[in-house]
Amino acid sequence: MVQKLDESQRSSLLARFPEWQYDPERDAVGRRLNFDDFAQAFGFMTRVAIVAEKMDHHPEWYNVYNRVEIVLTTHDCDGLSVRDEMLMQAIEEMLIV
Ligand code: H2B
Repeated sequence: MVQKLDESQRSSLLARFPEWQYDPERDAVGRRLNFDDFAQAFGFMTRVAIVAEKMDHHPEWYNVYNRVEIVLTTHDCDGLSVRDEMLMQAIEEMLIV
């Protein structure tokens, strides 16, 4: 069973990824992204989906045209876990081009 991050793991994660907003109500993190157009946004979502499926860890997300809003949390432990950390890391790497 996956464990929730402890306080120090959570704060170091948030410090490492300052673009992600923390939602204390849900113990979740979110990031809003803007792309040039729908093709870019959906291309990004497709790349994330492939990685997420391989990790068996899936984002909550919302897309309108060029905008993508992603929320990460682990349903199996009701909060942030190392799985969110790994998916965040993978998403951040995809955004560096
Ligand atoms: N995604 C997320 N975000 N949290 C989970 O707890 C989770 C998941 N659990 N994807 C996985 C799938 C679980 O339901 C399957 C059975 O492994």
